[in-house]
Amino acid sequence: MNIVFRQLFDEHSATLTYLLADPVSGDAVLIDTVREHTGRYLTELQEMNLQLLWVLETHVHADHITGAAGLREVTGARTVTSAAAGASCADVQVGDGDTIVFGSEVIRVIPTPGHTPGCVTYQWRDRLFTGDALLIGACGRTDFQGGDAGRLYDSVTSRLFTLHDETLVYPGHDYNGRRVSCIGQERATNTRLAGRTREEFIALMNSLELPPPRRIDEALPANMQCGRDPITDIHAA
Ligand SMILES: N[C@@H](CCC(=O)N[C@@H](CS)C(=O)NCC(=O)O)C(=O)O
Ligand SMILES: [Fe+2]
Repeated sequence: MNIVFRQLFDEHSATLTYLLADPVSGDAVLIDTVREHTGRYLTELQEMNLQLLWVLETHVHADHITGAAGLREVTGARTVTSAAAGASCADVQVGDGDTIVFGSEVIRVIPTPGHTPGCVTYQWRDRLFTGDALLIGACGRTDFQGGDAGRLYDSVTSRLFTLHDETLVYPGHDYNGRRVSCIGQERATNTRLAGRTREEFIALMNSLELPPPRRIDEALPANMQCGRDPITDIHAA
């Protein structure tokens, strides 16, 4: 079997989800799932004869509900968030330099707080899964959920822009149909970060005035419980 790497897209929240698997063992990882697509993930895993070992979150999402708890229940996979995310529902809470192993593959954790305090980037081979810390040509907003533009600037410039130019950037969302970028391109052309001082970046982020995500009120409490559905849980009890 070849290495498995798939990028999946949720049209409602423009979320990008990633499926990775080790070719020899068939051990698989999902990054940033969307609860409504749980069935689709299970079908993909089954079709390729993969065992789901890990369900990773780059952060506590404000715009969609994760499929982590449901996937854990069905497959026995373990869920992972940053320790700084404060989501005690996760089986494993990771920090700087921690690794997640599947077969002979290794994912390394790089904390990238700023969009939220618990944001992490996952590094696998030549790829970064940046969540909402670094988007293609943009970055995550910093106006709620403990967001901090200065911290985001420091995370991106000191932890991500110091990596090789060719390192691929796979973000948590894209609202414009783009799917992949690289560090060299983002360092040179990112419209929020390139050529801006820390102070200029903070001023820009504080002036965005974006409307809140539509599903924030239901997404935040659900994601603090790894996407457990209280209504389904009551019926199941
Ligand atoms: N219209 C979207 C808003 C999504 C949104 O605010 N996304 C966050 C990530 S959770 C963000 O940082 N967006 C960056 C931006 O819009 O510049 C919704 O209602 O869900
Ligand atoms: Fe986000």
